[in-house]
Amino acid sequence: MPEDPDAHRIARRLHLSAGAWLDLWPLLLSAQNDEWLARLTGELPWREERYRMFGREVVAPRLVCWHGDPQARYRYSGVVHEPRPWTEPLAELRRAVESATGLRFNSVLGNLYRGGRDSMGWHADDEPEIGPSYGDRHIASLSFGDDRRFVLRCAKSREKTEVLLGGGDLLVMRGTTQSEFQHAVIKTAKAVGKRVNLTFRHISGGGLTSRPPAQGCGPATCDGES
Ligand SMILES: O=C(O)CCC(=O)C(=O)O
Repeated sequence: MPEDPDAHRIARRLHLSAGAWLDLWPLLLSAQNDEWLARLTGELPWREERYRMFGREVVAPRLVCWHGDPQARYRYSGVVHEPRPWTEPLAELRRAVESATGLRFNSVLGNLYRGGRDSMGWHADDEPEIGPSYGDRHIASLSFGDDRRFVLRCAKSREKTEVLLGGGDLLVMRGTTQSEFQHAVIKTAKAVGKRVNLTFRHISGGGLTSRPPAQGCGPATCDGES
């Protein structure tokens, strides 16, 4: 993919609160949506994820895979995930995301939603490996396949903000989004096809440092194209 020197300019910024915001590059790779969906669904080692909740084993309603640099070990849902090596398609997509955003990532979590019944429950990616809770934790989310509603809610006020993520769209959660908000991909009764979402992350060995007082979340405001 040719390097565009202006690529990391921000296409659209949505302010969630004083310290939390989303950067969006709608349609970044939409021209290759079908090819990427076929390649990623066919080539990645998708697996079921099981975890314990209230003493019972639960199967997550989607398939997952975790890839990255060897040191990018990630603990979530009570389990330490050892990364599989980068595959060629994932490495190519990481280059595209890094070139668009100007940010660096050493790992990626893949989620495969097989249809509208597959979903992601309310959570925040607030593990200490992703950075201090009050700093700029950045997580880039690249989607292929059918559109799905990506919903965020303020942890304090429960006010919701929604973004429709389509094939080829890139969204980056920035600032304190992970400490002030939760996010989810809600189940739908509509006939929707497959969707692959890749969340590129930077995992470090750092631990949680003390949190400043939590800020309130006002209504989301949006900057136009820049
Ligand atoms: O599928 C999505 O858009 C969201 C994925 C997500 O929330 C996550 O990987 O933590």
